[in-house]
Amino acid sequence: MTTEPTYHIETLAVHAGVAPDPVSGAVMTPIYQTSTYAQADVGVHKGYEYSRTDNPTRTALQTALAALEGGQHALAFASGMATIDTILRLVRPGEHVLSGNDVYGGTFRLFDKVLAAYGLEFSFVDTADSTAVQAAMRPHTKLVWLETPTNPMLRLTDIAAVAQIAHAAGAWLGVDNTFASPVLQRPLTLGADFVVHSTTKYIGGHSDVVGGAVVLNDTAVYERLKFLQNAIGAVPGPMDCFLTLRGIKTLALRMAQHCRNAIKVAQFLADHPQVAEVIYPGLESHPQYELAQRQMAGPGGMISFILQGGEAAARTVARHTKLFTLAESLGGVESLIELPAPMTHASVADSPLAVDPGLVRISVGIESAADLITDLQQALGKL
Ligand code: P1T
Repeated sequence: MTTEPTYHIETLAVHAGVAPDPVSGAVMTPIYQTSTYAQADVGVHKGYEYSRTDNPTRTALQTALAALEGGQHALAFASGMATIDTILRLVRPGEHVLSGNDVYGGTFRLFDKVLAAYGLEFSFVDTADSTAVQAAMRPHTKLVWLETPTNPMLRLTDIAAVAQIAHAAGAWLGVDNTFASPVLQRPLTLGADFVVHSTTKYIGGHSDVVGGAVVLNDTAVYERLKFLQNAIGAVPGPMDCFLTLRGIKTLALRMAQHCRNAIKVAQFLADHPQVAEVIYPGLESHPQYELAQRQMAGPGGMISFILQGGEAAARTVARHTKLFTLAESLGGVESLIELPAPMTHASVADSPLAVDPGLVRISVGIESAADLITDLQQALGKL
């Protein structure tokens, strides 16, 4: 089946990029576990020369990802960070990147501790505030970079509004869509130039593979990124591409269940006397509840909260959950709990992006919501 833009996302998740193998009729994309390809004569081949440059399993994954995000082109990488790093090679020394001030700790680390040393200029702003974004643009701003919802504060940005600001200044807008997934939000349709995923998370969905991807429409920029993908070489292996492709098939189903469960868990937490604050875009108490309703097809599976007892209480709860595993990462079928300040966001400590040490972040999985709530209840009971 070819990819038709008219298909709904549930259908694209199952079919996009995948066609029966012409050799055997295999319904599932084969794992082309090969580094190289026989040539009939010098330079005469079937489109594949070397697996850093192209691999059929990766091609299928890239086609699927482009279809899911409603974009023309996609490129897959060995990790989310490798994806972001490769995109940042489009920015030249002396140019400015305006980044959201709440991003994954590793993204901040790449910007501040790696790329700044190569002459790229970074500044950070709350992209939820379009006026602040406008004021923070500089004459040499090349790229505006944001997450929505953000990791870990779950703040939202009006993508269409910020795309307008970026474009008026001649800059690109890159949106890290990892927390939403294309099932809940498609930033290219709102004006973003790059959509990025840590496919390690919802897209892979089973916590068994690390990967990343970018989806975009501009063919000239895609050609440059494809050149960089090959030149730098941070590519995923065929097995990783296969696992990610398999995860994609259930993406729509999983996202629906993540949302259903997270809404119930967030409501439980909001009603609990030991909980001081719950941050979840699906609660009316979220400052951008209306934007979530307008921009997203569902509020997602990520919840952050602060306990009355602060950091000590946060550590106690994280230590005592049984179904929620204490671990970094998110977006898998299983529920996870973590403290961003000492774990995923340790790299932003002592920076203006530092996270409240008492913040707890949970990735609500697809288990029974009742069981998840019982688990949190018993862990909160230890306080
Ligand atoms: O881990 P990797 O596949 O390299 O992706 C990095 C990354 C990029 N963008 C966002 C929004 C992310 O959340 C991540 C990775 N985040 C975690 C590992 C975490 O637990 O938050």
